[in-house]
Amino acid sequence: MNPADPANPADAARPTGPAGRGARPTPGRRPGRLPLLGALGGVVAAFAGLAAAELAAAAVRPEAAPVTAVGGAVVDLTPQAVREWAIRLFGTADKTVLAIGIVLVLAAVAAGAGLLALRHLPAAIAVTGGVGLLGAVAALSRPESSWKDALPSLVGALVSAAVLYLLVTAATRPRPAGAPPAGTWAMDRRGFGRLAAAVVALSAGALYAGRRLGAYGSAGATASRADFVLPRPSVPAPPVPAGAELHVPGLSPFLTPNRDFYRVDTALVVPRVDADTWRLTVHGEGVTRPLTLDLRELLSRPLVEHDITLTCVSNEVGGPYAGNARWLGVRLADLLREAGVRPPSQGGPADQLVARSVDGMTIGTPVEAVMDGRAALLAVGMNGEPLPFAHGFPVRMVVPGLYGYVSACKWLSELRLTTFAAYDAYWVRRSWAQQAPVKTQSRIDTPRAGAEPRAGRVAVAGVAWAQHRGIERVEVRVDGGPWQQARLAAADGVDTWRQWVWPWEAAPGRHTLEVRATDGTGAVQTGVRAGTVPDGATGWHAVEVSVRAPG
Ligand SMILES: Nc1nc2c(c(=O)[nH]1)N[C@H]1C(S)=C(S)[C@@H](COP(=O)(O)O)O[C@H]1N2
Ligand SMILES: [Mo]
Repeated sequence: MNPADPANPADAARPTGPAGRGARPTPGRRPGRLPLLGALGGVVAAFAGLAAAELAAAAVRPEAAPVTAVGGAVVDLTPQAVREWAIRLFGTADKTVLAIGIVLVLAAVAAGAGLLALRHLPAAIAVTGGVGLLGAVAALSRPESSWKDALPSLVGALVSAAVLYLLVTAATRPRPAGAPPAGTWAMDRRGFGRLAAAVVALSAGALYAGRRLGAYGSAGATASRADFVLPRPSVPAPPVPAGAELHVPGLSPFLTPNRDFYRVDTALVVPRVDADTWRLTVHGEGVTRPLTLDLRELLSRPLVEHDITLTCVSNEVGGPYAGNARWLGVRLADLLREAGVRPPSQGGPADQLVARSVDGMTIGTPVEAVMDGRAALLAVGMNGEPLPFAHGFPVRMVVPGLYGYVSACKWLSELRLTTFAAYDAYWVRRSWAQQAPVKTQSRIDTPRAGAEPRAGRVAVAGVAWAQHRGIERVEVRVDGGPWQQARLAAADGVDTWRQWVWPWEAAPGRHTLEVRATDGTGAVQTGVRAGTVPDGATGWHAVEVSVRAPG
């Protein structure tokens, strides 16, 4: 698509006939700088519109800002293949890349509209209105939206159209009478420049104010997190066994610090939920006592602490989307029982628990898994701290043994009991499996791919996970040779990963290291390579290194 083409004023500006001295200038008929000013005017107008929209969104809600709303819609509509590609290419920066992409497309359209405006201002204003409408529709399509969400985009379009009108008028205005005759006529470039500069300055101010006000809008949430004192667990987790941490340089720490914990979600702005107004509802099939709880009520129940490794189904073999934390929360099974829920094995009608977040994410978990005795939690604490906003404050789900997209709903707001036959959650509608237990995986953390260790003893080390089954053995091999048993760190339980280390007598040259794990049931990790879709990657992690000759 090239919105500039149909009415490219560069073509229009080509002299098509005599424009004799003293002829009245027709806007857009003058060759030279005018198209550039038109495009510039369009971009400046769009910037003003975006800034105004951002300011308006601060008053409505951050999700209603046009770039965020369009970005959210793009994320939801993106075909699986493209999404995979984007995640592979950009990793967790994918959201920033998306926002930049949207802004660039908008700038291109705006430049086109500016060019169009020189020939036909009403058409350009119509384009601006159309873009605004698109933003409004995107905002209205977002989860939990209200009619107000359309306002930022509409305000933005209005401001943008007004600025475009003013700039184009300035750019195409003939020099005032009495001005020195520079050619036959000239646009009032200085007037345009001054106006454009003023608009840019004002818009930058509005953008800044919008961001500040947006932050102010979530001040309640920030304060509620700061004031939130983690309750003491009635069942504390035993201390992590000393031997669980091998202290090998380059090896992932046993507990992942919150700031290093991977983040995977569809939220373009992290929801900042105010703990004081947060509510959780529990309802649906087989619920005989529907519940609505605020945070205080939820936490009046006994709390347990449990170490659980969380992994993402989008993690490639050897990838970074795995983290281990000490979670504090209420046992989900107890809460469900309180609501009258029975698992399918005890005759309950619902086999799927659908968790919904404040940002409209839906995550479906087997009721049976949640109620089979494992530490499925409604977590409020992560490594001794209230959940960080990015990890689901105030309450999220964590279920050992299931990938995050089928178990770990952040910013939880609702639990609904239904069946897998009746309902597909968000990712299931996007070609991922309904059910997805974690597959046994192992990763070499050190040496890294491409490392150049010196010949001699090299510590090969990493982590292996098979949540809720545990890790029984890890083996390493060099250049496809025999598998050699690695030394396992002490187990903290079956729900966490386990560090391992293998002392390698490395000879100079290029070598390939591979790792595989055996889970607590005795099943060996498969070497068959499979991609992440639909239910998690398989294969052995391989790392190539070049061993240098001894010192
Ligand atoms: N509300 C919400 N919860 C969510 C997601 C999401 O996009 N939105 N992503 C899920 C996925 S795919 C994973 S792997 C985990 C990641 O949790 P983390 O970001 O705390 O590591 O959150 C899960 N919970
Ligand atoms: Mo995930």
